[in-house]
Amino acid sequence: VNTPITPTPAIEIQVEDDRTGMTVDTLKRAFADNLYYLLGKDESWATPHDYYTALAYTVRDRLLHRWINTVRTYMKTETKAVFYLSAEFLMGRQLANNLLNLGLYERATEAIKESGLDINDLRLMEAEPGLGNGGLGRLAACFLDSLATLEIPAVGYGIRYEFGIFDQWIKDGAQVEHPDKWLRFGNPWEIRRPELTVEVKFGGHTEAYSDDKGNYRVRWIAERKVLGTPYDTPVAGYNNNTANTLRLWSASASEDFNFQVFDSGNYVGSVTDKIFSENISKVLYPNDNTSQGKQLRLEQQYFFVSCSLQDIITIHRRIHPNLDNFHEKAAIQLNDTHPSIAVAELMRLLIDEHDFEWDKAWHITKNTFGYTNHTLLPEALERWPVSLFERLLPRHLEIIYEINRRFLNEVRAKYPRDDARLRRMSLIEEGAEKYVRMAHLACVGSHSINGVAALHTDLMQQKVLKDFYQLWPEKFNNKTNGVTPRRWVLLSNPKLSELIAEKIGNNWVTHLEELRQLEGFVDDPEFGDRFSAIKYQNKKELADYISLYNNIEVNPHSLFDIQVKRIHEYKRQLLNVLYIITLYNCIKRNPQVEILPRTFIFAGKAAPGYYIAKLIIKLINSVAKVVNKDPDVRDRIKVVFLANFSVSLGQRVYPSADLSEQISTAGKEASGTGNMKFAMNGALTIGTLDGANIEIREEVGAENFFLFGLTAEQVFAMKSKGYNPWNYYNSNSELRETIDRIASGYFSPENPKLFAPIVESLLIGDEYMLMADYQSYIECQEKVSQAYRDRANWTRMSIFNVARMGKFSSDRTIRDYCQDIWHTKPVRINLPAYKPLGT
Ligand code: HBZ
Repeated sequence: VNTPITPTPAIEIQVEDDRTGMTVDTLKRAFADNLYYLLGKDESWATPHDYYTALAYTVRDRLLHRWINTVRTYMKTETKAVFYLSAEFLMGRQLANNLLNLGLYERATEAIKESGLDINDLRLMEAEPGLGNGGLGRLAACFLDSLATLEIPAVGYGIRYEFGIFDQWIKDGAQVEHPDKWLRFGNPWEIRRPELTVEVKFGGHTEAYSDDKGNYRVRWIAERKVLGTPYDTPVAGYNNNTANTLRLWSASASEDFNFQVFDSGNYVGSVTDKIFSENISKVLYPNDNTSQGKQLRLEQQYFFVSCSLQDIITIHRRIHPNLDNFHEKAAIQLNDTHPSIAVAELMRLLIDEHDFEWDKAWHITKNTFGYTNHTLLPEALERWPVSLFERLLPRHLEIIYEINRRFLNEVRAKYPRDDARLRRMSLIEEGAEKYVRMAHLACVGSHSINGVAALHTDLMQQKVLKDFYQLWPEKFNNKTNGVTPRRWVLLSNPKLSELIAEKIGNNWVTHLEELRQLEGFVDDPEFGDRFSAIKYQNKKELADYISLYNNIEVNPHSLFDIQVKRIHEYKRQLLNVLYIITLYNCIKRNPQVEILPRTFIFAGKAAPGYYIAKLIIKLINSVAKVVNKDPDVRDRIKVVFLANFSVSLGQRVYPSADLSEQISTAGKEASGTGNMKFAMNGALTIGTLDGANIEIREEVGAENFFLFGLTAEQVFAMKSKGYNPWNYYNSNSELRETIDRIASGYFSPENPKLFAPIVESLLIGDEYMLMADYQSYIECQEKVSQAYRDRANWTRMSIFNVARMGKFSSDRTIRDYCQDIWHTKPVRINLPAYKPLGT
C-alpha cells in the first residue's frame, strides 16, 4: 500500500481548473469552493479565520501543482540534493510570502476584495509558526527561500514542535511566558505523510554476533521505540516553478512495541509510555546561545536526525541501486551541533544496517556532512555526559569511541608526544564526569567547517577550533550570512519596493547587487523626498501599532532608535539603557537642554531561566515608565518595549527604523542578521566591529555607519591584562551618575534593591565590558543626533545603505555554499498543465 503507483498515461489535455488556475476568477471561485467544501461553511457563519484558511488552501493547491512537478523532476534528473538539518526553522507567516513568490499577490487581493473581504484582515488570522529561537532558526528559513529561488534541489529537515517559542506577555513590566498553541486551529500549509513514518530506537544495549560470512557485527537491542511521522510544507521559489520541501517530524508511540508488555498485564503502563514518546516533539527549548543539557533535548536531536537520515537513504535507494555513491548525491548540512549526532547515526546505519565496512562508511560520512558553527560562547558549546549517552544511545557511544580512537591516532601521527593536544582535541572530555564534545564530533565527521561572518570564522580558527584548524586548514571556510530580500524587503516594505521598482525595475529582488543603481539617485531631490516620505509613512504605521498595543503616543518625526533581538547580556541592551538614562540625567540637570527627540524601541524574548536577561526587560519597562511621563522630558524621549517579538513583528519594525542598534561586545556576536534587515530597509547602524557589522560597514562605507567601541583584539588584550570596571565608574562622572540612578531605586521605588543584580553585573566583573565601551558609545550617539539634524544628508546616507546591501542577500550566501561546500547545481522545473488521473 505504501509503494507509489504510476498510472498509465492517457491523452494530454490542457486544464486551467479552479485548483491550478492563476486568474482572479479562478482564485475567487476556488476560494469560495474551499470555504464551502473544505471548511463546510458559507458567509452566514464563516469566521475571519475560516476565510484565511480558505485562501490558504487556495494558495496551497497552486503550490501542490508545482511541488508535485518539482519532486517528479528531481527523481528523474538524479542530481545532487542539499539536505539542511536544523533543530529550528523560524518560518514566519506563510500566506503573503507564498502569494508573493507565486506572483499571485495582486490577483489574490482583487479576488478577496471581489468576495467582499480585505486580504490584510485575513493575513492577520494566520498563527505564527515560531519553531525557532532567533537568528539560527530564521537563517534556516531564509536559506530555504533562497534554495527554492535558485532552483537548487533541497529539503529542510527538522522537528514539528507542537509548541514553538513561548508567547511573551509583559505584566507589570516583566516577561511572562505563555505556551504557543500555534496548531490550535490547524495548519493548512502542511501535509501529513503517515506512509513515510519511520522508527527510532532508544536505550537498551548492544550485542556482538557473526553474520553468515563470519564477519564481526553488532546488534542494538533497544529498550524503546518511537515513531516519527513527517509533515511536509512546500517552499516556493520566487518567480519560478520550484517548490521544495520542509519536512518536519512528529513523534508518537510505537504501539506494537510498547504493547508487548500487554501480555504481562501492565496495560496502563504501556499507555502511559505513549506520553513519553509523544513528549519528544512537544516543545521547542527556548534557549538561544546556551545549552541546558537536558535528556529530552538530546532525545529530540537524535529523533529528528535518525528520522531524516533514514528518509534520505530511502529517497536515495528509490533512484540508485546502492549507497556507494551516497555522498555524491546528498550534501547534508548541520546547522550548528544540534544535529551533529548525525555523524554517528550515518555510520551506524551504513555499518549495522547496510553492511558497510568501517573505512568505506567513514569515507561516505565525511564527504556527506558539512558543519556550520554559529557561536563561540563557551556556554553554548554542546557536551553530553557519557553516562547519558550510554543509557540513551549505547551503540552511538561505541561508534564515537571508535571514531575517536582512529582520530587520535591521526593526531598522534602528526604531533608525536603532544599529550596536551590529544586531550584538547579528543571527542571525549575527561574529568570527574566525562562528556562527549559535539563540536569535535561535527568537525571530525565533516569535510567542511564554516563560520557565519569573516571575523567569526577567524576567531573560530584562532580560538575555539584552533587545533582542528591547524590539523585540517583546508576544511575551514567562511560563509557570511544573508537574509532573503523577498520577505525582508519586498514583503515587509512594499512602499520602498515600489519606489525602487519604479527607478530600476524588479530584477533586484533576485539580484540584490542591482540596488547599486540607486546610487544614481542620491542627489535627486525628488527621489530623496519620496524615499524619506516612505520612511515616515512606515514610522507612522509603527507609531499606530505602539499606540494600540502599548498605549504610548510616539512622535513619528522623532528619531526611531531600535534594538530588536533576543535579550542577552552579550548583545548589551543594557548599554542602550545606560545611554537613555544618561540623556535623562542631562534633562534633569537642565530641563532646557537642547536634545534631539528620540523614540527608543526595544523588543525581544529572554530565555525563561535567564534571570538577568529578564531583569533587563523589567529595567527597560521601569525606565520607560519614569521617562515617558516625566514632564521635564516633554515627550522628547520615549521608551517602548514591544511584547512578543516575532518574524511578523520584525516585518513591521525593520522598515520603520532610522537607527539600528548592533552593539554587542566585539567578538561575541557570530554574525547577526537583524543588522542586515535594518540596513536593507534604510536604517543607519550604530555598531561595534563585531560579526557581520564589519562587512556591512565595508560595503556601505565607513562614512555611512556609526562605529564605536573596542575591537575584538582590544577586548581580548584588556581581559588578559586584568580588566577592572571600577576604574570607569570612578573616573567618569556621567557614567557614575547613570549607574547610581539605577542603584538608588529611582526606577523601582516600590523595591529600591530590585536592580541591584544589574548594577553588580556592571561593577563586578562586567563580563561584556559595557563600562569600557560606555564613553565611546555616548559620544557616537551624539554624532548620530547631530547627523539626524541634517535630514537631507541623513536620507542620503540611508539611500547609500539600501543601495550597497547586495552582498547580504541569502541568495549570495547560498550560491557560495553550493559552489564551495555542496557542489550542487540548479534544476529547472517546467510546469505542464495539471493532467487529472484517467484523462
Ligand atoms: O545565529 C545566532 C548567532 O547568535 C548570530 O550571531 C547569527 O547571526 C545567527 C545565524 O548564524 N545563534 C543563534 O541564534 N543560536 C540559537 O538560537 C541557539 C539555539 C539553541 C541552542 C543554541 C543556540 O541550543
